Amino acid sequence: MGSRGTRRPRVVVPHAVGALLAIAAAFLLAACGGAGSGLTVPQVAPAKVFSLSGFQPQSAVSPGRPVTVSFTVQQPNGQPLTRYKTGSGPHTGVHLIIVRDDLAYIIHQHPPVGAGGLLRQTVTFPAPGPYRVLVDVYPNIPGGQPNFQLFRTITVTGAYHPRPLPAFKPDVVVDGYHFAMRPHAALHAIQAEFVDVEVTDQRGRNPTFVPWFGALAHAIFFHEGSLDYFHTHICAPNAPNCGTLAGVASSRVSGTSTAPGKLTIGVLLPEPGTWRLFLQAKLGGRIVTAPFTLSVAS
Ligand SMILES: [Cu+2]
Repeated sequence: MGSRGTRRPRVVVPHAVGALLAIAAAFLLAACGGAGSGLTVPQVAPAKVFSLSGFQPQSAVSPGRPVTVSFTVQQPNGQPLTRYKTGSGPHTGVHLIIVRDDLAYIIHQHPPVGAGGLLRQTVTFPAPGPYRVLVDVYPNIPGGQPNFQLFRTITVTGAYHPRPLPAFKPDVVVDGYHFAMRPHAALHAIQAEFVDVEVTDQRGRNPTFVPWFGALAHAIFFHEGSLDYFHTHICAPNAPNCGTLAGVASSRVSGTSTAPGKLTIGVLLPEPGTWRLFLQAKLGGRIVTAPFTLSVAS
């Protein structure tokens, strides 16, 4: 999931409470006649939130050199999160998704959950610049929230030359695979739309998608500039736990694939603007990422 509204999954003291506290303080001041003695300022405890703990690397890293990204997810009670959703489907564990701020690069990994809830992933950043590190978490807490995201920034040393997003192109060729997006209705924010993409290999054949992390393909969306995030999946017919899951925004809409080479992507974006879609599928034994620029109207 990942609309702006759920970017910070935490319990927030509502403004109304703050206003009440201000009124109470004013009342206390009035009651004390401004004497200034015995006034106790109400203490507001920090909101209890999930957070990243022990995040590494702490400092800038070098491009082109493997580096270990590691952290635990700290629960609101201060304990490390050790229980994550497991099983079939894409809504499990932790997805580590890293994009450079200009959306020129994406890294998508699934670090295994280690002892004490430690997550470790070796990552090679391709080029200098600031990168948004998004930790998409599927905890297994009975009665708790089933999914939320946490964020960090990693800076990669060297001269950063941000690239403007290319205009929409319906045809993208990556690693010898041709991704052809079919004409589709205009995309609108908060409105589900389905977009067909046909994939062919170098010989013009439709390849078979091999399930990867619980889905036939993953559609990862980032909003240009704000880096707001959304994520949907393309599921095989009757794939277990790939479709709608209560409380998981990324499952509100899901796509289908009913024939080799054919993907129907569910697009449901929380706000208008320019989005970069990274369509990822496992083809010929490796993950192939096809980027598209999408314009989303209000
Ligand atoms: Cu996914």
